[in-house]
Amino acid sequence: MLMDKDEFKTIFVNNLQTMFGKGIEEASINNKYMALSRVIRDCISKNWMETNKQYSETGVKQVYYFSMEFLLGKALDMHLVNGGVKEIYREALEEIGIDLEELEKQESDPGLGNGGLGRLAACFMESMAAVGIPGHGCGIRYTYGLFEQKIVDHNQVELPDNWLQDGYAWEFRKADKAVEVKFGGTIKSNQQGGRWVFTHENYEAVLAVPYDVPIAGYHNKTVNTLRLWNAESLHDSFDFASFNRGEYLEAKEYRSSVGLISKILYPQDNFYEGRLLRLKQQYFFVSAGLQSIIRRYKKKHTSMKQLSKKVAVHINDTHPAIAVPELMRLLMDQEGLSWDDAWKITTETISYTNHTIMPEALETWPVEMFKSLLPRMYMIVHEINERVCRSFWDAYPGDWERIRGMAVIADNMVHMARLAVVGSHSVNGVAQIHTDILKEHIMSSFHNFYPKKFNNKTNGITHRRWLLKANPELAAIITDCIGANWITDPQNLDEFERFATDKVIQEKVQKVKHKNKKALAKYIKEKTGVTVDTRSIFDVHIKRIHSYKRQILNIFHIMDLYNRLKENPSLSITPRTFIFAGKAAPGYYIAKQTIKLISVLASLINKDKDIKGKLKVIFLENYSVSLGELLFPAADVSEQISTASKEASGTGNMKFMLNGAVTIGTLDGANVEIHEAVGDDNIFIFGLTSQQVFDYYIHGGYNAWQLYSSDIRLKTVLEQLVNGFLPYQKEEFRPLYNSLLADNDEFFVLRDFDAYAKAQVELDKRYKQKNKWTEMSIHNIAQAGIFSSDRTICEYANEIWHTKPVVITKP
Ligand code: NBG
Repeated sequence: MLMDKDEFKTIFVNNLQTMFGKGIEEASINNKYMALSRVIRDCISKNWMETNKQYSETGVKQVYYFSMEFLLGKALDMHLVNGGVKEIYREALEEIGIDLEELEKQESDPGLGNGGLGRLAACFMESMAAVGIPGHGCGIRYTYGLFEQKIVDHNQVELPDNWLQDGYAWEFRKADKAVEVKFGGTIKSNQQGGRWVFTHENYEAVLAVPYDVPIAGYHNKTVNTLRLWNAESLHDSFDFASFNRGEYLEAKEYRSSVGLISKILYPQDNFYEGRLLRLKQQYFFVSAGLQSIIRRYKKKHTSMKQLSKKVAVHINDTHPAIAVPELMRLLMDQEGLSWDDAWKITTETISYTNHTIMPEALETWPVEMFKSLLPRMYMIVHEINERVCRSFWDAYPGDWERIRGMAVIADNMVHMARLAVVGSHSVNGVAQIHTDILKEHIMSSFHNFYPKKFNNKTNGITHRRWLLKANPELAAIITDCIGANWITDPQNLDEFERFATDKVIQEKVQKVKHKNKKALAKYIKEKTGVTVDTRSIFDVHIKRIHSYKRQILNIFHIMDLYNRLKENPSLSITPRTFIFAGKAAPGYYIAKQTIKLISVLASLINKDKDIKGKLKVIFLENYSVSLGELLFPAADVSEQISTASKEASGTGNMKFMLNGAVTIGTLDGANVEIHEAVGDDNIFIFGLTSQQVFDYYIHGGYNAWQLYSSDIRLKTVLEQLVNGFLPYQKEEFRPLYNSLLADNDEFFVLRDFDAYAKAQVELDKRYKQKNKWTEMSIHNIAQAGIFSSDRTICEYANEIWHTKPVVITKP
């Protein structure tokens, strides 16, 4: 990075001239943003080329992280922080009358992901570069990221996220690295010289063009690559000809259907959408990614046999599981390997992470659809299935039921999770409890058959984005206390533990929290018009809206609190601001109703003078990485209240703790490990355990009506959904009401209500003891080091990918 202020200024001004033909006075803010990005881009480019050169020369094993989603967040500020130039550039810009923060606002927030899964991929990219792991991402360059959410008349409205509108400063189009991906058609097989040769005919070809995004490390020279594929027409040059032949319309149709592949991100989180276009997207980026990996590998190697020594392909959930047959195809049909050799290499190269046990998220494709879109893939999957079923049969002779539950093709469906398990050498869950559930329940037959494949890798988050960048003043306090080592070695954060009872430090931590709360309060005021009390508890529930995440439980607690305050206006509670944010999938009715309920409730409570501002409810629209960076640092309380066993890990929980919020949560996902790390005294745990949840599923006996009739609070709140109490159409929330009563409350909201309310009372009491609370807060910060994605990524590198960090030396 350029460290000299004057040199920086010269180059910046020069960029304005060469890029836009303008001087500082005439340049727009966006021009200035682009010129600044260019300064950084040019510095990074040098290291990027050097990184690639050194990876190639040393022949180090490289990791490719295949993911349908990368929820990146803004890049400019992260580059400034990681490059250690933020202060220098801020000052330099100030000297020429430019406000860095204004420029930062120009950047769009690439929302190429839905939630935790996509954000995890982005954290992993950052950590790999910081730690020096030769690791790259492979995904899709969606023209439209996750929709922009607006709340209109209490309803979520979805608007297109046209993030590329003004260009994206951080991508490099590599037209010369484009590859062809083939769909449909037929496969002809014939024997040539004693071996089978497969030819693909009448296919539809699509051009996959890579756009590379540099991922730079922290204070090092590593720059890895996130390669996002764009779908384009192969035959643009033929348009004229087809026009002359009178086939113009057809050609145009073809082009638009091709462009569709990388047009939109499917907006479901933890939900399977079985559309043809989705399968097309999956094969599109997987085939393109694998082809480019093999092309690069072949530049240095003549035999494919070493592939798994030089390349690791990781598949983020089952979305890229088609990598298994595609790698088989490339190795056999293109490289001429035998089935056995190809299978050995494929399984040794590929590893797989499972991210959910929710049955509605499991991907299965109808055989007919799969076969007609991907005929060669189907042939290979069919053969894989025959072979693995034979080995299952040898292990479990006669156990048809079990084998049916393991077969890759069963009941006329292709089961992608099973394909991923049989076709990889490692299967991991994302928190200890989640991995245990996979082994003991969801994938117990596979675990029995391949016990060594299964392992746990508890998720992590990059503490550089989520603390150093998002909460610089807290980061500065920590650095003052323990030095700056924690930035590269996050486990060192535990040295901050010593300051938990230090009154001076407590006060500093309180001040920063209050400042962050003020910044959030200002934003809330701007966006919603509601004034919130920054001395109140900021109780924050931000994540996708999903029944299993139980925003409803939080809402019920708020309604009950409100009822009690109405009954008894002198009831003593610590004033609270309940803050929600999160998107609902456009077709997810109950989730959208949940947002509506929060919004309606907010309008009722925020206006009510009787409760004297003791309670406020806020729904912030359009939750995104950028909004998260404002919310986590300002939170006092972190709501992590999913039904035990349902949240595979969670990563928001980690971002909160790192910023000193205290968790109220169930023993689910990584909450279990957070609880172990901070101890009983620094977290509020409540509710059913996952074992109790499974017991209900297995033995039955859950009775929502009984809970409703035996708890007056629940009864009141539930009736208030449908009796006209809410300032909205009376029948609006009937479906929600029915889901909890008539449908017997699938996620045990009623069962956990009492325990949750009690935990909230305890929390309220504890918040009143200001220093005690701050002590808890500091314990949380100090124990957050193990939840850094640096730790996670090193575990993946050591135990799954078998690759080592590389130090990139000076260009
Ligand atoms: C999500 C889980 C989260 C987990 C993230 C990242 C899917 C399919 N799963 O609990 O719900 O933290 O993955 O692992 O999006």
